[in-house]
Amino acid sequence: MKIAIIGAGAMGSLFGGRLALAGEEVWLLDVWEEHVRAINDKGLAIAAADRDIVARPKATTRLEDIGTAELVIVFVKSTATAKAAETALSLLGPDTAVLTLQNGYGNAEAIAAAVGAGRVIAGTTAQGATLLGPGRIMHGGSGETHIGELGGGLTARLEKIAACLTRAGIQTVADDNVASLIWGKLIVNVGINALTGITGLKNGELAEHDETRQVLALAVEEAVRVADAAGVKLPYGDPVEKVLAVAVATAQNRSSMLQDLSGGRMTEIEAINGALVREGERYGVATPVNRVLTLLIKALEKLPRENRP
Ligand code: KPL
Repeated sequence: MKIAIIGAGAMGSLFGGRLALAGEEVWLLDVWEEHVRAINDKGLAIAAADRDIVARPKATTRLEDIGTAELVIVFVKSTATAKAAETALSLLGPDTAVLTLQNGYGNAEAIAAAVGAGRVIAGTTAQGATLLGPGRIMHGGSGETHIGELGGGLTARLEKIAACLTRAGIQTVADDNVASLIWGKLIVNVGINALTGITGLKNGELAEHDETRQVLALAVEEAVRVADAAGVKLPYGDPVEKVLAVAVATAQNRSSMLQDLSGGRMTEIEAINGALVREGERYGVATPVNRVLTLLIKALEKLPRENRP
């Protein structure tokens, strides 16, 4: 399958590398010239717990190098989704599907607004990856990936993409309730990301302190009330226990929001706690804790890098 990946950060590179190793024709598209050059010159080095491997996806900064693809995967930060969706337009053939596995709420809808809802597949991934430098990533952990049609139902193309990812070592399940998947992951990020960004704690440390456990629980409980009001059935039983379990399972991680803050970048707060606040307003559900978390992260984004957590 010819696959174009928009955004060759840690996750985009991981997916691109694994798919290329499985024999797929993969193009990585990114603005970071050094990373693109390193991949084309020396291959993409993937460091994993058991062994290090080198994959050879093609990489480019120039959209026109790629042509049309059978599958486009969007892996940019949610702050850049609208631009990536415009980019995806140039990669579309008659049957191209566009898959988003990004963090946050509203990415699938933003992509659908550009390419049409019928092309969009959305999902979540529990793969872990860290960018080590140009052409080098670390594969941290291999949790499951779930994908579903934006319009619902189990289709042949969904099964085909799930099988393709699974063959590449990215265990993927085709699911028929994409809203449940996205809200399930959103609530995990609502509970962990802003709180780690504000405190500077690693994910696992949130579960170790009574105070952070309490704030996490309050933020998650608000999110569950919004999900209920939106008619979404979550993919797990006790949401607070689930979020704490993810924090413990990823104990050594600095969350993506903490990494963005300490790296001097903008965060995905607007697509996580900020989106939850907006959805709460839509359904008339109060979300004061998530509002405060959003405001605090936005305040931290304004600080110079050296004064951030
Ligand atoms: O998705 C994550 C993130 O950091 O964005 C979690 C699950 C919290 C893992 O760090």
